Amino acid sequence: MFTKMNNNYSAFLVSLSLMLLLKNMDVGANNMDSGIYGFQQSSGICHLYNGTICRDVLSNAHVFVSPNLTMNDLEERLKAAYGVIKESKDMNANCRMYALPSLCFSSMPICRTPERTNLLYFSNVATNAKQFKHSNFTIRRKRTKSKDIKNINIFKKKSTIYEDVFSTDISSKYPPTRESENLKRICREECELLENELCQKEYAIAKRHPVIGIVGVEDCQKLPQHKDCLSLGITIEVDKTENCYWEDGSSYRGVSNMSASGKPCLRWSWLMKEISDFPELIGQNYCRNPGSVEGSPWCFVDSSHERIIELCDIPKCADKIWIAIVGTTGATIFVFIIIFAIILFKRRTIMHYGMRNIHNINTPSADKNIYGNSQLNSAQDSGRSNLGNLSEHVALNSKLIERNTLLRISHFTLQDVEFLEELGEGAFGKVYKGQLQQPNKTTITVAIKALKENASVKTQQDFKREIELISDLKHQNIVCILGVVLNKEPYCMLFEYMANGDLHEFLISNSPTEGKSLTQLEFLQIALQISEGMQYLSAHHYVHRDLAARNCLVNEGLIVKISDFGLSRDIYSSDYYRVQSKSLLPVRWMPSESILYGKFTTESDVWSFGVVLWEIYSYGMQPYYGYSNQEVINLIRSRQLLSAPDNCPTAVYSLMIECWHEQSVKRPTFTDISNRLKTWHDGHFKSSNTEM
Ligand code: 4EK
Repeated sequence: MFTKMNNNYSAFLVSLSLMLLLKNMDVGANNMDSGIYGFQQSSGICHLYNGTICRDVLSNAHVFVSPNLTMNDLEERLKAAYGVIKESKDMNANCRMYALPSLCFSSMPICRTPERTNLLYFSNVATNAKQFKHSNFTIRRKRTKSKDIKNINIFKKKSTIYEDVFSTDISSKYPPTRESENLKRICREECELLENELCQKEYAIAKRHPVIGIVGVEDCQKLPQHKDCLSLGITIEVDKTENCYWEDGSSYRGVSNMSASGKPCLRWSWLMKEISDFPELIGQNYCRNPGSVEGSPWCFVDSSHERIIELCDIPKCADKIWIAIVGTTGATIFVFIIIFAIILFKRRTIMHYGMRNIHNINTPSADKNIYGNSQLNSAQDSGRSNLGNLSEHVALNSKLIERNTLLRISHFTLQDVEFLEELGEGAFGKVYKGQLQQPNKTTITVAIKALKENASVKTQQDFKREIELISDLKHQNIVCILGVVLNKEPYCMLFEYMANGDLHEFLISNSPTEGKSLTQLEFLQIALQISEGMQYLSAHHYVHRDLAARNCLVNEGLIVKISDFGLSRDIYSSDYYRVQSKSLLPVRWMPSESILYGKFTTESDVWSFGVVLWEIYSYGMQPYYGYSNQEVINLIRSRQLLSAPDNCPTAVYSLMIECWHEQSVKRPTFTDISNRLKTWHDGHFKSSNTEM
């Protein structure tokens, strides 16, 4: 009884001094963490969870919070992250159910002995501050600290658990850090099941997502293998007593894990793509028949040099067969009649609509991305496929791409191309200026985008997909692809050469700082051409996703065309926000819905166009210059828009503001924008001609 009261008392005092400390340390928390006091990076304290978002899994628990954060901060971040997850269409239902508990446990692990952690935390504050006092350094911002330290000293005397807590053994085992054994974290096995099997794609997206990433997705491999851990309730559905299978075995949950030839079954997740669609395969290697792709349970096995599918030797549950025979005979006749009717109907339809179907193959589907190499797309755009036809589907798809591309585009060999100077370098390879000898023996200057040699199969496929997409586009304001070299590496795309380089460089080299300037007519000319290019793209259901001055090219006669370099040119690396080390986001050009929900549409391209207008009238300044990418995300989310560039006409700035409408549907269309720019352009053109 006495100890309990004392503990409560300590908890009360801890909370009190905690409040004082938090208040006083707020600004300097990061400094403290990074070591003036010699603190460990992730040192922190335990709070009673009193939020709402994680109520179901954390109510009445003490959770660990780093001192540079408050519970409110964490709660806000979690709300934002959960908002993203709820909205996401990319999330598999089998993964979705674990998303919130996993976010809650990752961002707020549970403290096993909160008082102890807090005492240790404050003892560290006291000891380190004392050591510091004795050293020769002067302490800034520490006035209030001595008061807190006094509090802790008094408290130390009163506490009976003090000696226990501060004994070297325990304090080294239970330091007040995130890595301490004192914290209950997600069970490592379940974390790995989520990351590698149930939520493979979703984890990849989450780690890179600017909102979810910031909450902190658990790194499963760093989790301790502790028995007393936080379970997400992922269960592996197995019935040890099930020793035969019914029907085609798709409901078999027994534990047979050998193929008929006696080979051990391999773990499903090693070989099955989109395993999250089949929760019965998660975390195991038992014979199964997912999606009824075979007639009985089977599994993947190793066979000399490859992995193959083999049926398992499990007996069929006999009695069911009799019922099935009687039942299915009738049903089969019925099904045959239906199939016959469908075939008849389909044949008629094909005869009627055959032309439309052929046309459909070449019609771009909605929301295509102009570039195929986006790191932003990779995780999100993967389609779902059934196991049985997966490899055929991929092969068929790439064959279709190649065949279509072959038909549409001119093919050259490396002998037809002469490489001149390098124009730029990206992750895919390099861009060169070059000479192309055409079939009529005349030569023209071209820009050559060369894929680096020995690129992975995926990169090569992306490269070909990009060719497929670009070769669809024919407009005077879209950079035109003239041909390809695909017979031998380095694979190349050959583009019309744009002599004045990218628009961003062009704006800077024509800016007042270079002793030059552009006229209002020239500004409008540039803007109008980009808008007309975008009007064409949006009419063909292409979404650019990275519209920016750096991705437009300028030719002689102030001809401007839209293109795309890809995401990783060194000179523009600061324009992209690297989220959890993988994906790159041009956040300064993105509206909230793209930042928060990864939603890229023609309307988000309109937002980016507004930013390009701002770049044009600012002579190539970086939008939100002086702010970090994380700060920019906060600015955009709180609708703090870019201010008008110097000398920018009010009408043009109003157009920018319209492009940045919070509700995407209320933004103008590219047709509206082109019409308006054209009117202003023609007005200027007339007046400048009459002046002359
Ligand atoms: C960008 C930005 C196509 C081309 C062309 C034609 C196509 C001149 C240049 C060029 C490139 C770099 C520096 C100076 F939107 C930069 C690079 C490109 C597109 C590349 C990749 C795809 N492309 N560049 N380019 N004419 N000039």
